[in-house]
Amino acid sequence: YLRRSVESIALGGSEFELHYQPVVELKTGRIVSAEALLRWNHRRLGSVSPEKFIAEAERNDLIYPLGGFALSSAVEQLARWQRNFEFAPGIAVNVSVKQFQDPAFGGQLRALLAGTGVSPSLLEFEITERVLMSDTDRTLSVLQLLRDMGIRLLLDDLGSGYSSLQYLLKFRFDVLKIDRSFVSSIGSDVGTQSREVSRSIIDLAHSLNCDVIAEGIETAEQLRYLIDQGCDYGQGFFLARPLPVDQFNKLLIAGK
Ligand code: G
Ligand code: G
Ligand code: MN
Ligand code: NA
Repeated sequence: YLRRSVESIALGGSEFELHYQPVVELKTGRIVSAEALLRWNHRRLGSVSPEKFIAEAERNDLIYPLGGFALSSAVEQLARWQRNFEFAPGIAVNVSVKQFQDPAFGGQLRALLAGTGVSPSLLEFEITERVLMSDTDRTLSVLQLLRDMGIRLLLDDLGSGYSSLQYLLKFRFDVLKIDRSFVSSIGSDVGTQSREVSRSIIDLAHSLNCDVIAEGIETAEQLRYLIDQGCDYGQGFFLARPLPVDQFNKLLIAGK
């Protein structure tokens, strides 16, 4: 199924689309950017979660066309926002390890930005620790190349696994994203400890000169706590779900 659907992207008939989840500046409540999240609307299977197909796409190399689709859709959306809004929000695209190692990646990206006239400063890449674990020297040079192009780099799912601290020191990210497992336990039985952990991550990020996004904010209590601890940005169902672009645009217009 997946292969046929991915191949149909090239033929123009895509069953994939991006949804956009607002990222909110916690001080002001304003939407500053969006995380682009792939959705697969399959004719018969219905709406399939990326959790079900990203791993498979990585295994059989469909991630190249699929990731390429996500990236070009996001950049084309940025071009529309840049034309239509005085303050265009940024877009954060999730990039998987294989895309990162693809020697064609940099060139495709450059062509895409040049072709659309999109400011690289509006584009962000979300990278997981797994990217940093593989072929470190090459990865660090790709990261530096992206940084030199003016793209913002976010470390995703921080604290979800592996030896985070080691990777944090290898490269300075613009933004660290606190994994939603910490945020979601604020207010539960293990809440006291995860509060401490979330606060420590916020302090650590700031001491490394990075901004912090807390993901997975689902309650007013979590939001309050994160604001009080000086967290810069937030994302989560309590603020807004991932939305089709027309609904995202409505929020954007209403927020001005
Ligand atoms: O939005 P949702 O919770 O369904 O996403 C599940 C997972 O799929 C998340 O880890 C997210 O990072 C990943 N994902 C969503 N869109 C993309 C994409 O375009 N590329 C890659 N590599 N991963 C994505
Ligand atoms: O791994 P990554 O951070 O890219 O995953 C993003 C995923 O998190 C998306 O699938 C999105 O739907 C999901 N997500 C976003 N906000 C929330 C939230 O408040 N609660 C939960 N459970 N999932 C969320
Ligand atoms: Mn992400
Ligand atoms: Na994440």
